[in-house]
Amino acid sequence: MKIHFKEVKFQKGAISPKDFPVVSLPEIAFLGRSNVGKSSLINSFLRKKRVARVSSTPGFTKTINFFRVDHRFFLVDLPGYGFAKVPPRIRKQWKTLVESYLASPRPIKLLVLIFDIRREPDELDKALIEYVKVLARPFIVVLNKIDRLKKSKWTQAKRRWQEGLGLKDEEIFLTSCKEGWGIEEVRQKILKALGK
Ligand SMILES: Nc1nc2c(ncn2[C@@H]2O[C@H](COP(=O)(O)OP(=O)(O)OP(=O)(O)O)[C@@H](O)[C@H]2O)c(=O)[nH]1
Ligand SMILES: [Mg+2]
Repeated sequence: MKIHFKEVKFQKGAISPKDFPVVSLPEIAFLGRSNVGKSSLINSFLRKKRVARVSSTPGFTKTINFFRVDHRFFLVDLPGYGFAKVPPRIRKQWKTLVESYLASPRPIKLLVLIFDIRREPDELDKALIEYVKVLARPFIVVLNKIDRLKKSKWTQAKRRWQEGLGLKDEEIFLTSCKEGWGIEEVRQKILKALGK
């Protein structure tokens, strides 16, 4: 389906649940470690370069950022978790904030969990998947930065994540925000979740 977004408005940068905008539209949330490309994927989805701020400094997005797309839905850019250089107090703050969003009764139609394909899945990643499953939120896993890996390694890397996290084949997408690879599949999945 071809779809064109007219207006994308930065609605709110929330530092606590009281800042969350009033529930009015369905939401798609992007979650993952610092620097995996959450903000980049939002821009790729929108086909706009500078909606969500992208930075090479991990831990850049510190608030839950709500972007309203026309009067149709919100894209929600969550702060990266598990970034070691952030002081423990701040890390805990982010965790509490992200969990209060995920566990809230908001209409999250799809949770997009993003990982850097070059990494190995670890305990924190597994715990995240378990948590999302317990919440019974619909989700997909996006393995980003595939341009940083030789094409001959993609299948093997995908299998590693699939087995490591106990996922079904159709739950995993491979992307490069840099090259635009795999973005269309993710876009279609998101639009479908929104009922478009
Ligand atoms: N090579 C490559 N670089 C990417 C890709 N996606 C994002 N990046 C780069 O990775 C860095 C982090 O991207 P962001 O989109 O800011 O990541 P984020 O997950 O929002 O990071 P935080 O807000 O810090 O949690 C930037 O330098 C991006 O240009 C990709 O697919 N390939
Ligand atoms: Mg970001």
